[in-house]
Amino acid sequence: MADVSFFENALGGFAPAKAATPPASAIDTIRFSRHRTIFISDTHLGTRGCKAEALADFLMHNDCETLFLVGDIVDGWQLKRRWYWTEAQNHVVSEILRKVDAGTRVIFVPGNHDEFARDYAGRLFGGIEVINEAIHETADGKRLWVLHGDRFDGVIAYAKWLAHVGDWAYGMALRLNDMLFAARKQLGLPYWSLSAWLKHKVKNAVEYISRFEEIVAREAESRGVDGVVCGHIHHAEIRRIGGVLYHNDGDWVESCSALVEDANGHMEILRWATPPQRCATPVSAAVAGKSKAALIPA
Ligand SMILES: [Mn+2]
Repeated sequence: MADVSFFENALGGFAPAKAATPPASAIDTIRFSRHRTIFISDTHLGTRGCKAEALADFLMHNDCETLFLVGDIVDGWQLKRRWYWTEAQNHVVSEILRKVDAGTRVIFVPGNHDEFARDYAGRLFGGIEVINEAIHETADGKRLWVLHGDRFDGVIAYAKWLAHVGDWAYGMALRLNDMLFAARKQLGLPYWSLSAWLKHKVKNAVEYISRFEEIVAREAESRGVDGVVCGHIHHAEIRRIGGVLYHNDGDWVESCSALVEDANGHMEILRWATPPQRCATPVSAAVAGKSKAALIPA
């Protein structure tokens, strides 16, 4: 669906900082890493749920030759309803553009929340390549199919309004979660994720995730690729399913996770925790990593 009005608003609302490069003192060299490729998705810029401080911090401390933005980067659904844009979200955009300037190849594979960008496939925006799906070849020669993944989501394909209701409910849960986090911090209590707990309770979400993973993997196998990289379900994962490697790079509204490839083609999930917006405590990260409990399709 082509709707560029909010995108134009976004460009109007976006005021990049003059100095795109942060002061060197802001970078902690111990936490700095270089990767061959970074995959991130489901950052949902334009929403309150977006962990923009953590994401900007991650981008500052992780460099790569190629950065894949695997969809739901800007939340058009949310921005159409209410404009929400912060300094931290500006910082995220600046960090991405700084990578473009530094020679990183940045490829944007749109998702369902930023589907407006699908009409611009094949174009360049600020040096960012827009493409609906891509094949990424790893350092060890594996061919990975890169796509957001919403096309496998029956709910989205057949009843869009239902997906929007789910989206609203999930947004509410995340906001409650943030309020609870603030209250617990005041009381000196450790972080506890309401939304993670809710998802844990929803058995359907578990089934949904497994089904999604299997369908995506099956389609990848039929295309003759060695693996697939997607996002969409906000559940980071690397596992072999049948004849292919399934990778999901997670999200930045809750788990603050990214998928990275090293110089040898080895793939790994990073979970990024920062002091200002702590979103992946050892406990919640362990829960998210070990169990199949995650999302309502988002
Ligand atoms: Mn999505």
